[in-house]
Amino acid sequence: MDLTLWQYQFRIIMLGDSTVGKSSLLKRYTEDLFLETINQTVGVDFYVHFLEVEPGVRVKLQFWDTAGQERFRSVTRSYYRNSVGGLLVFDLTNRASFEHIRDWHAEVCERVQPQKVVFVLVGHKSDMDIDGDRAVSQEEAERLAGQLGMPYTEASAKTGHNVREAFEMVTRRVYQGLLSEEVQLQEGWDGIKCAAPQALLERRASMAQASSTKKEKKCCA
Ligand SMILES: Nc1nc2c(ncn2[C@@H]2O[C@H](COP(=O)(O)OP(=O)(O)OP(=O)(O)O)[C@@H](O)[C@H]2O)c(=O)[nH]1
Ligand SMILES: [Mg+2]
Repeated sequence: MDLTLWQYQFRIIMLGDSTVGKSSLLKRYTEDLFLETINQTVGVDFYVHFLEVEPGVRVKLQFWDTAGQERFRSVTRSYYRNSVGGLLVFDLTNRASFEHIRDWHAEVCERVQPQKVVFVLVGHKSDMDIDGDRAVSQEEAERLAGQLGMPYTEASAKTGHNVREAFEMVTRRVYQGLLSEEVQLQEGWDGIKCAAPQALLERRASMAQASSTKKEKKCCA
């Protein structure tokens, strides 16, 4: 099979304060590497990864790895609108990075209206929990995620813990949104590209059929 073939392309943006580990998460996911010393991101970097979301359905994930530093904000802001998914990342040992999550979220939502970005909240550097360095409890982070309407997960680029799961979580949420029509393809918008629109229509129709059959069965039971 040609590995560059894909049915969908999703653009996913990485957001959060500087040093929370956004680039490290991407490096672990796309290259299975971790670097103790890594350059701060300047502006925006790009990563690509392929994922099969269901048998025979390959998604090309295009990641925008933004710089957390304030001085790059005018550059990174220009990437919000063409993103369909996002990882909001904070460092579990850095309280301020958690407190800034609401600001990151608000800033993106404001700029992409009426479009929506599908998010996952990531409490990062979970490997440091064993040293008692945690500054944000799991309950508190889950509460925030619930308020913002997104799932929460804890991960570590250093150990690899939950890294694949976090990226798959956001990808599957986007894919489900696409099938349920909560996420719409739009002319001139690059958040999602679909190589075979007819296949998407057929998949949506079969989902609608399956759910109405389910409802009918419930009514008759
Ligand atoms: N202990 C631990 N350290 C990590 C982890 N991930 C990243 N780091 C370290 O955290 C520092 C910052 O990581 P980066 O990936 O550059 O952070 P960033 O969010 O991309 O930062 P900006 O590019 O400035 O926005 C580096 O020294 C990494 O080695 C992790 O899972 N555990
Ligand atoms: Mg970076």
